[in-house]
Amino acid sequence: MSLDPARMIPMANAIRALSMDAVQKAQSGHPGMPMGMADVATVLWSNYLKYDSAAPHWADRDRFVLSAGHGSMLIYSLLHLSGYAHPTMEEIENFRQLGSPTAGHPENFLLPGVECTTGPLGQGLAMAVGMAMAERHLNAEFGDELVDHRTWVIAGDGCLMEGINHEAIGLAGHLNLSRLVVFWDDNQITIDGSTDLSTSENVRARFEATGWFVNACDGHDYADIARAIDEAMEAGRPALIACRTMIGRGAPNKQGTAATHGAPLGAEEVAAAREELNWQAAPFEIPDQVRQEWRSAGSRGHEIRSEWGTRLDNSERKAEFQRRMAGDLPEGFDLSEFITGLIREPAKVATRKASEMALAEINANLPDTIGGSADLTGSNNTKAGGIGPFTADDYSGRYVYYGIREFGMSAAMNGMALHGGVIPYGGTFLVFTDYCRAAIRLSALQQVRTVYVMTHDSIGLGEDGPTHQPIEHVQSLRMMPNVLVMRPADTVETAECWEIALRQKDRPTVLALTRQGLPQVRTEVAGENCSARGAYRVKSANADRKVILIATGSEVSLALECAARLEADGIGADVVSMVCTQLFDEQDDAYRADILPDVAPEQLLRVSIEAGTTFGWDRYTMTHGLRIGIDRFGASAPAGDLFEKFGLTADAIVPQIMNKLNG
Ligand SMILES: Cc1ncc(C[n+]2csc(CCOP(=O)(O)OP(=O)(O)O)c2C)c(N)n1
Ligand SMILES: [Mg+2]
Repeated sequence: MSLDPARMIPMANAIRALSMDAVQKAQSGHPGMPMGMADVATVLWSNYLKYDSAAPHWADRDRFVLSAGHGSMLIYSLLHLSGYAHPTMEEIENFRQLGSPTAGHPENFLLPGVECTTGPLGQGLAMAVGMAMAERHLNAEFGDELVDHRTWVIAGDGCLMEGINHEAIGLAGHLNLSRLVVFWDDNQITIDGSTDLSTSENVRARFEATGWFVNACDGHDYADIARAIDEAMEAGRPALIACRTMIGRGAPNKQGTAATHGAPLGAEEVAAAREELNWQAAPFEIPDQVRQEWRSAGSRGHEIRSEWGTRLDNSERKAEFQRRMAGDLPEGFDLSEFITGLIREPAKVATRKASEMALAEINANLPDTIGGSADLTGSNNTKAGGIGPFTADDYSGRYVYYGIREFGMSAAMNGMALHGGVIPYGGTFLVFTDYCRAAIRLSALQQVRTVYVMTHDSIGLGEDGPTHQPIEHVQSLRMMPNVLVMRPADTVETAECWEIALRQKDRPTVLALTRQGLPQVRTEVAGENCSARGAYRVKSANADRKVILIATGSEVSLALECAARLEADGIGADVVSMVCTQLFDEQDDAYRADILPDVAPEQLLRVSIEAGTTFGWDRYTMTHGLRIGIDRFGASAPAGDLFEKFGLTADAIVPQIMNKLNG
């Protein structure tokens, strides 16, 4: 351990200089936070953090999360100085410019060493909780010799004001994630000015109340920072260190004020800061001695990593560990036999139940899954396959009782997926995807495999009424890039969707599942996963084809009923199950044109049926098509009465189709 100020001050000032110069050059960005936390970060990265800058993907590295993502120049400086291949100095000079990995906020998919995308305040901390959970779980599975690392977080006032941090710290305290350490950049400043303007909360007492160890230090005193870290590491509980810092430290006229938060300091103040810090190097130049100190900090972990590598080589579990960390499914993992069995034994069950049936098969054969629910286990049917609870006393469990923390659950799932080695899934009611939405968006942006098991997917849930009945949810989730939104129609499609979801290494899936029982629509063995096409023909027209009914989930069987009536009148009708619009859109032109031929509407009427908003369905029905759905809030009543009231019956739909055909 070396905390000699003669060594540490220039190391920290290198971060300050890079941060103010990059922001100045870009004429955009946030110098205050990196300059304020430079000392804490230098102590952590030079003496505590377990990493090897030559091996950013080393499985047993400590995870570092910059939850206060606006301070992105802090992590870019740390990565560059400690010797990661990226960002290069040129990339730092191109801070916030097109094509440079030094994006405005840190993006996990642009830079190794950025463990997660941060910027939406609070979510970094909540993802770190998930990372710490995955670490403990894999430790329980593979032992200290392969998995033994910590998760460190830098969070700002903003991260600790956001509601999600309440969910996250509650979960971390309850699960006693003692290898999680959060540094709070306690600088008493946010964008609007002093924190006095908006808060009088006792943050430390709040963390203590959830079972955390709480500590404080002078964030500019190396020895004091180290003392606080030592105590936190010994605490046996998740730890918060309140670091009293001065935002923009080193900028003599602006430090301590909100003026340094999110704007370039200006040429004059940058020059004054150089003077104040006694930093003579030109912009984007690092003195050799300082660079060397940083390089040796960045290679501190080299030997530890090679010892770890030897242990891995000698481990009987090497192949399994590597498979899990690579995110590959076990060789031969395949649900096709299970699916064939479902086809052979038709069952009328809710798709939430069908999901439970699939999970029983999956969890028994895929040790990677960690399931859970935000206190709706019995409704989401998420606990299956004999998996036991994940608790503070037994981290080997594979089922998380997240409590009523939908957003915290979703963010924790992201953290677990980003950590690697596990495939998280979690449930709540579909209507509460609104509570999860900001985390689902980060699943998609960060390209992670998380599976959202969202049940009670329409008015079909019945009596709980409009607060619980999704209307716009499925469609609004479909708008989000890089998410598979799937609404399966029966046991077969549900199992197919699960198989597809598990095979997505770089995108999340939302499964929209029913509360109510559904008849089986798939009764013939297809020899392939039909749902993987996104949409496919469940039934082809018998009579001369005049209509294509495009339905999803619970409305596929309704579409079949409508088709039967049309056929009885000599009107041929295809029924297409649109399981997943995203996957359908990815099919080639020929396949899409086969399912939805480009023919004039007079010749071939397209009708969409979905128990939700009709908004956007013209994408598939075309303007002249017919869109059956619900464009208002639902009501509280038994499901059957609601389907009738909202016109989602063959009696109501078939005449509308006839009108269109005759009109
Ligand atoms: C969810 C969310 N809301 C708002 C913002 C915009 N924002 C970025 S930083 C910030 C202030 C944060 O204050 P603090 O964490 O104390 O950062 P400091 O000013 O100390 O660097 C705000 C409101 C954001 N990034 N994320
Ligand atoms: Mg602040």
